[in-house]
Amino acid sequence: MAKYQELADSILTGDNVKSKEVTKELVGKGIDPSEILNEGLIAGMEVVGRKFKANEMYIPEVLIAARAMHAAMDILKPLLSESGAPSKGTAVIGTVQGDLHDIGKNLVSMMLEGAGFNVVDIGVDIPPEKFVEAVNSNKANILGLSALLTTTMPAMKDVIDEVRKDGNAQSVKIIVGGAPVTQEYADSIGADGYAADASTAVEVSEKLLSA
Ligand code: B1M
Repeated sequence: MAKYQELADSILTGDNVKSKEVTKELVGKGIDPSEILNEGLIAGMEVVGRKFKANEMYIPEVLIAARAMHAAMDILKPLLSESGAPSKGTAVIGTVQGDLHDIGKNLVSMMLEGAGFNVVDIGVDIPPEKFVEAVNSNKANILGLSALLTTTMPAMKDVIDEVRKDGNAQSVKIIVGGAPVTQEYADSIGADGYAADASTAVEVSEKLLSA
């Protein structure tokens, strides 16, 4: 449908007025909100993710695309919860204790949300017990940890240890990332997955849940 292409394009170009307008129009026509989400918003975000990965889009443009998606999501969210549209899973995400960097984490949150996950972003400087609490209270399938400082990387291990000790939270799939983090480091602390960037974080999360 041409309108879905228009909606996807509004995400790609970061036009939050258009994304709201087209979403409202489609909702007004009685179209299933999960179809609008999948065929318009997620389709648009998938292109954003691919372009970001290929260095054809940069951080400011991705953040503007995210704003357009959020504007449309504000309209769809209440309808989606009413219609019980299936989500890909719930992801709790946060930046570890001692670390205030959140730009990368926000991009990961946004990409996960764009891919159809229910995302609970618990913020920055989060102590291990808060991660465990959030995993349990949200029945999360994925836990995402972000760290930007070499000095806060060990806090990722503290979270993983705390989660694995908790009888309820221990089976959650944990994915780590952030500029100083590597696959080798992720393996050494017992993470289930590592992603170097936001679109890979979506791919890794989907893979972990389908395994
Ligand atoms: Co800070 N800072 N900073 N800083 N800062 C860095 C990280 C640093 C490399 C700068 C430098 O010295 N060259 C350096 C760290 C050195 C190190 O430890 N190796 C540094 C330092 C030292 C500090 C302070 C200690 C400075 C000081 O006060 N003396 C201080 C620490 C504060 C604290 O956290 N306790 C500090 C403070 C700050 C600001 C507050 C000023 C600001 C943060 C603002 C904010 O986030 N709201 C800031 C910024 C902006 C940076 C730089 C310039 C940019 C970081 C960024 O946002 N990048 C950074 C230098 C740099 O990287 N060029 C620097 C863009 C972002 C999209 O990339 O976060 O890497 P990134 O996220 C990527 C991937 O890493 C990945 O996906 C994202 C998208 O592709 N990713 C994940 C991230 N999280 C993921 C999670 C996943 C998967 C992938 O799964 C869950």
